[in-house]
Amino acid sequence: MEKVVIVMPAYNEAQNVALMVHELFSKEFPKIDGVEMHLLVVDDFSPDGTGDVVKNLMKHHKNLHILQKEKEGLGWAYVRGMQYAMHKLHADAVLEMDADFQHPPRFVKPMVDAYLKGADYAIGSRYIKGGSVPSEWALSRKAVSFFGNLFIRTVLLNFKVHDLTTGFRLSRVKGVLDKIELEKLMDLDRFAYKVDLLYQCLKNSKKTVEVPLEFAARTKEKSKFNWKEMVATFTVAIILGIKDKQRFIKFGIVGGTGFVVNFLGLEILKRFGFTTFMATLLATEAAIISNFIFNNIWTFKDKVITKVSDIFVQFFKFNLSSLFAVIVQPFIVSGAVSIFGDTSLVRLGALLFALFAVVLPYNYIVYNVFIWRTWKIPKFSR
Ligand SMILES: Nc1nc2c(ncn2[C@@H]2O[C@H](COP(=O)(O)OP(=O)(O)O)[C@@H](O)[C@H]2O)c(=O)[nH]1
Ligand SMILES: [Mg+2]
Repeated sequence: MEKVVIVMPAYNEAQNVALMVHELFSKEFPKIDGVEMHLLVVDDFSPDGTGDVVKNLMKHHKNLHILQKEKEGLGWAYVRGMQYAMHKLHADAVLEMDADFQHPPRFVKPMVDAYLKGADYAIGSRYIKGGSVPSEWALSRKAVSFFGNLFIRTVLLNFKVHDLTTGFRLSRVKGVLDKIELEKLMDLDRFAYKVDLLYQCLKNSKKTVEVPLEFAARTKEKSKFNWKEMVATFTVAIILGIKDKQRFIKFGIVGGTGFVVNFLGLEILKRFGFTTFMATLLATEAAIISNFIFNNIWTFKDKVITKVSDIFVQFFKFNLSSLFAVIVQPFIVSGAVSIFGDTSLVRLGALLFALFAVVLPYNYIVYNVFIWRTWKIPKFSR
């Protein structure tokens, strides 16, 4: 049977934890069929005796576990708990949940249901239909939460997920959590690590779903979230956003240098007496070669191809995908020259026109329709 482990950090939550164990084991877990539910409490030797409370309850619940360690901050509590759940308890999925009832226990079942229906990553979301933030929250608190989320969504260019800072999330171990170097997440001593963890999980997950969460107000004293935490969280989001776009930015720069090679090559070959058609053809190929080299050693340096036979195969494929440019550019440039005259300016204009009006739109359509299939061609039925 599948095993789902709830990882629940608790610091000075003796009362809450006792209630939580009761609610989960007597009310919520029995409602969930087809999975073995476990609860792992991560306690940093809380002075209020949270650990002892859990240890006592463990006598009655064989699926209740405790991990005790020194205090290092919220992120580390989750990371150590997740590692324990994966390696010691052999979890198939891990659910992150707080002990203070801000994640009401009744939302555990819908999260597990989403997983049973095939989700790799289920996100308890406050900003979708059916989800909410506490009505007790002051307007300013609501605004900070809402706009903070919007800011992070914008920076990460992720508008599919509506709640990027929620702490209630279920992730499949195989292929999602076990692919992440948890100890290297940013800002593990504070709240901000949550954004990095979410970002990594989203990357690994093939099927992500949002499940409505009615986020509750904290029962006891005030939350530890403050301006410092918020700035740290935004910083993590910005770093991730830039990293994410790095490859795209590099790809653009390489494309620019390719154009320079293309134009200079054309001009040099012309001066050696080549026809405009031949000069454009050879210069285009030179640009393709330089683009291939720079993309290989810079844009995709994490995947750099070094094996000679692989280089040939990939170079051939790269040429094939640029074949259209190789064919079309010489025609456009030599055509323009015969109409407007054989000057450098005409050749530059023709090359720019070929690139921006023909080659790039063509590549864009081909990539979207045929290679990555983001556009669906409508089928007409009779
Ligand atoms: N083990 C452990 N648990 C912690 C630590 N900090 C917070 N927690 C627990 O993590 C959960 C979330 O903490 P909370 O202060 O409510 O954070 P907030 O809801 O994001 O403001 C609660 O169950 C806390 O008891 C920590 O340093 N160690
Ligand atoms: Mg809380």
